[in-house]
Amino acid sequence: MDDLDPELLDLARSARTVTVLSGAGMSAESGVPTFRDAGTGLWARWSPEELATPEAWEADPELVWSWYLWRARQLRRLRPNAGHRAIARWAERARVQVVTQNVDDLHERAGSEVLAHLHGSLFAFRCSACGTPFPEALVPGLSPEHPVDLAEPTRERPPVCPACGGAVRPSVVWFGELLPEGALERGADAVAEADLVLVVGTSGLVQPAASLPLVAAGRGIPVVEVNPEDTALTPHADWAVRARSAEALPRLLP
Ligand code: BV8
Ligand code: ZN
Repeated sequence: MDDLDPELLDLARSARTVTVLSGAGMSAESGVPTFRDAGTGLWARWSPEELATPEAWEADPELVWSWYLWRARQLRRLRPNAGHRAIARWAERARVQVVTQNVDDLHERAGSEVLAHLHGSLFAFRCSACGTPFPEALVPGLSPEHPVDLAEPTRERPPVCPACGGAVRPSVVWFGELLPEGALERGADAVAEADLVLVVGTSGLVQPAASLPLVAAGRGIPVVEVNPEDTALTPHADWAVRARSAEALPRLLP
């Protein structure tokens, strides 16, 4: 990784109110497959965009439920990385608002508060019929001590809603579904009030999350992108740090 521009380092050190917009690349170095490569093993036959949809759920709830349960169980065995920890430490020096597209809990487990999970959470569940929340503790095989063979995910039936008998689903946002009430607005407000916006590990392909960095660009708020690759957001960034987040963030952030 190249040396960071001293002007960028000053910007990061002097920022008082920072908004972090994170995507799947933030968790990649913790071992969480991004959407592009989540289709491994049993899932190789499907693209995540096919599975993360209401249509896939209607067609085969067991398949979709098994995929999410496998991902949640995998997360239970993974850890936040140095990038997550650098963002959590930054909050000791500045007001840091984290807005993530990720459905994992790695920011929280590193010590950050998350202002908005734009696409929901792998660890929240509700009835797909009546919407009644379903406690995580009742989801089979999610507790860390549950011996699960992640290499060979199995097909499992979703739990049954005690209130109406409906099938329980993960409270993630599927393609074609609306974001959680108020999440996008909180994200846009956090960007508009920031004196620095850090966009980490997102290809900027999924709307409306990808529109958030543009709220900054429109206000002359500096946008820093941390990503090994160019993305759809690069043209809207003032700085592009072409590096992995777990490598760059500990060097960029105070
Ligand atoms: C909605 C939860 C209103 C589920 C997810 C046509 C044009 C424009 C928009 C649309 C369209 N057709 C449909 C739409 C709307 C659609 C959309 O945007 N589609 C896209 C694909 C075109 N959006 C929606 O449906 C949203 N809802 O719009 O509601 C509405 C209602 C009805 C009808 C129409 C509209 C809901 C979208 C939410 C979908 N759910 N996740 C789950 O997790 O299973 S999105 C999911 O994919 C992830 O959350 C992630 O955000 C996104 C992309 O996944 P990845 O590619 O893995 O991640 P990312 O994009 O972040 O890329 C990884 C990046 O990391 C890369 O750039 C890589 O270089 C970088 N990287 C890799 N390693 C590292 C790294 N960076 C740093 N360090 C590293 N080590
Ligand atoms: Zn129900």
